Amino acid sequence: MTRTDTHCPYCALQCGMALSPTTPSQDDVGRRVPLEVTPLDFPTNRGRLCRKGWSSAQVLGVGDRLTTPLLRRGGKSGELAPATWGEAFDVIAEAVHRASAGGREPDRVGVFGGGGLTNEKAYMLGKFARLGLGTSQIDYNGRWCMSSAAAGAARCFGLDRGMPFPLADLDDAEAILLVGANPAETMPPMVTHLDTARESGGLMVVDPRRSATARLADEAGGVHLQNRPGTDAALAAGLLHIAVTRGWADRDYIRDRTSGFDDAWAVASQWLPERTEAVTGVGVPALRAAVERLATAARAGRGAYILTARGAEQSSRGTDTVATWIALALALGLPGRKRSGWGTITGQGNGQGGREHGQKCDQLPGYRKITDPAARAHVAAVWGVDPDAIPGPGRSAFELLDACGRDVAADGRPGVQMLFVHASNPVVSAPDAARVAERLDTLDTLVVADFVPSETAQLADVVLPVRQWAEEEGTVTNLEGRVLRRRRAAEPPAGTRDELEILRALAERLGRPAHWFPTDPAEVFDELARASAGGAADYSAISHARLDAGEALHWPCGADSPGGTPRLFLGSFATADGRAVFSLDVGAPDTFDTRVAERQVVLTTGRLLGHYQSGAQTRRVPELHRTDPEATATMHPDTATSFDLADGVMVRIRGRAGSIEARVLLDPTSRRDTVFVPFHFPGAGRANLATEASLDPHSRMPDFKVNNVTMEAI
Ligand SMILES: Nc1nc2c(c(=O)[nH]1)N[C@H]1C(S)=C(S)[C@@H](COP(=O)(O)OP(=O)(O)OC[C@H]3O[C@@H](n4cnc5c(=O)[nH]c(N)nc54)[C@H](O)[C@@H]3O)O[C@H]1N2
Ligand SMILES: Nc1nc2c(c(=O)[nH]1)N[C@H]1C(S)=C(S)[C@@H](COP(=O)(O)OP(=O)(O)OC[C@H]3O[C@@H](n4cnc5c(=O)[nH]c(N)nc54)[C@H](O)[C@@H]3O)O[C@H]1N2
Ligand code: SF4
Ligand SMILES: [Mo]
Repeated sequence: MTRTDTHCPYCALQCGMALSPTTPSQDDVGRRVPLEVTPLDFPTNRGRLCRKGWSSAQVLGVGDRLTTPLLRRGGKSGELAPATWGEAFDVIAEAVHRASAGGREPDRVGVFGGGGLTNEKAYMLGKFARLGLGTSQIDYNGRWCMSSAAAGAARCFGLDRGMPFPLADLDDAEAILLVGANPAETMPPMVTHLDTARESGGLMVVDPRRSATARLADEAGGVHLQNRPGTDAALAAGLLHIAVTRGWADRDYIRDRTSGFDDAWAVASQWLPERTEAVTGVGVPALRAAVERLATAARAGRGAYILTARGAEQSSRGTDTVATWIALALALGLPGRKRSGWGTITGQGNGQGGREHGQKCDQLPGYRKITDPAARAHVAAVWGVDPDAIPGPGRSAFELLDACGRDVAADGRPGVQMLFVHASNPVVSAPDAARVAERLDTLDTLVVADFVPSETAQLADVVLPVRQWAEEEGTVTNLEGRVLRRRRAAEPPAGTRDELEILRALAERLGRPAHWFPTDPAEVFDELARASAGGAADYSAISHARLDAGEALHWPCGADSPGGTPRLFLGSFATADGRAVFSLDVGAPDTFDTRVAERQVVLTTGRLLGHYQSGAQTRRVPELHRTDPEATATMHPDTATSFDLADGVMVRIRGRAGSIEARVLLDPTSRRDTVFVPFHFPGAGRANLATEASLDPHSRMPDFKVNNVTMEAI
């Protein structure tokens, strides 16, 4: 094979890269030869990659790569042992039969997907659940990622596409406010798009930590709003108050393009700067400076943007918090115009496409609602089935996992006895991880498809070895809503199978027609495109062929918009009346009063540059593992002293859900009330042993970013 142009397997920036075979040396005889990675000059990364991207090809040949199905023999206490594909499929088909009582209780079988799956695989996984298994019980890890931002955007704009404009629109913006986003570590090549803002002193960051991104802003004369974790909605309301009272609100825009301002103002008018400072911990001068920079740049047409990410979104009030930041953007007249806007920075490689094609429990392809009779009729027609054959809505991610192994779940409906996991490692990444692991352990049958023995695969009864990004064809949709081609650059190892083939083989064993489950990615894409036609996320004019011809296509791209839509909402918003909606809810006082009890601090969690998510992939890359080998707890030296801790000692961090063991790392820029633990590590170092599964009522997002904890030396 020669050079293949594709994209990085990891995050939603989807940096362009070329993969080329390396010449095997004498030492490589009999070994899999890694591919050489070269960055491409793609619009999101402009010839740059981060450490994860550079080392991504190493994961193709890791020593413990799965190359044969595994079956747990001898009951739950038995060992995982190699099996043939035929044996594995037989065991699965029997287990489906058993768990679903011969098909009479299909909701006893669940499916858990991931935002790392290609569009084609995400679509087929949804179809496999609904038609192959006949279950309503499917959800995915994006529930813990983009769901609050998605619900907030849908509420305010009538549509969720992470960035409603191309990333390169940020290039000449003089004011950019990043809320709970740390792209300097989570998407390093993105930082080049922030240069103008940074150089004009207009890069602003809301983050309880002095993150790498906050430092970038600070050092260039920008603003770091170092708020208490969990006070983002109050902060946004306070900024809106300043915008209005200082005369910086865009009255014409509010009148012509929005609704609900008066009700929003009734709330925001309570958020005087001094009160905002008292609740958020951010001084009034910084609050004023932030609004002034945004308003000044917006008025002068010099580019003003507000971007939120997980820091503000991952809480049980995430949806309302996102809506409140959108309200600020609306008051300043930013969304739906050239050179300004609000966006959310989507996280996973296919975090955007993964939330559109039907792996969400309430959703059908094309971002359609599963409860909408017209949506069901459209998709049923494409699938060639009766609309009644499509089950109704299921449970959200955590609720699905919590229903595992239970006869009756917390919601009073039958529990789940068998679960398929494709592209997620919830034993590490789920909130209240110990409880989730316990639930998975009580299943009749856990099936995990992965290419490495992740912590979740290690609990499985059946492990299916699948192929990796550089071994498959397909598409993903990046953080800008642009659809990209993933291309095969290497032969997959013998013994592995493509997931589309696995789904078809399983469906056949379950007695479903094989033609429901095509395995050619281009053909699957065409079906997905038809299923999406007329939906919110319309892909119907996109094809592999158009993408291969080099076209830049952002959805919606259908009959009315065959050239795609790089910028949304320029004429009107996607709401019924075309107006954006002000929705501002800071919550009852006890939700933003984050005073913690005596001898407590706030645990917040997030990411390090060198590891990806649950770490299943990056912990296997020696150079990344060496830099960050274990869980750390970053805190202020005074905080350490007051808990009798010192740099480098092991600390036990105890929350209501459970406790984490991590190594203390002192950082004098930390807030004294906050400790930060990355969630990339397994075992006792799992951050999620102490995060609670209190869920947002709208998005079902758990509290990953704010948990009150105590600490003690081990
Ligand atoms: N290196 C690396 N890059 C990644 C990933 C990875 O695992 N590793 N994952 C990808 C994925 S799926 C995602 S979703 C993105 C996430 O990208 P980001 O959202 O940038 O990442 P996080 O580290 O989760 O959170 C961002 C910041 O929020 C801050 N924060 C914590 N609590 C609060 C709070 O209450 N309010 C505010 N305003 N900020 C708070 C944290 O200190 C952190 O610096 O990254 C993507 N890129
Ligand atoms: N405390 C805390 N917890 C968090 C977060 C946080 O900020 N704090 N962030 C949350 C967020 S934003 C996210 S996105 C989740 C992510 O958490 P996870 O869902 O656990 O994400 P990954 O570690 O990417 O897991 C992907 C797994 O699937 C495998 N895999 C990759 N590609 C494929 C594929 O194509 N097919 C199959 N079958 N397997 C594949 C990988 O090897 C890996 O084992 O974590 C959430 N959990
Ligand atoms: S920023 Fe994201 S897409 Fe780019 S190289 Fe790093 S992990 Fe890959
Ligand atoms: Mo994510």
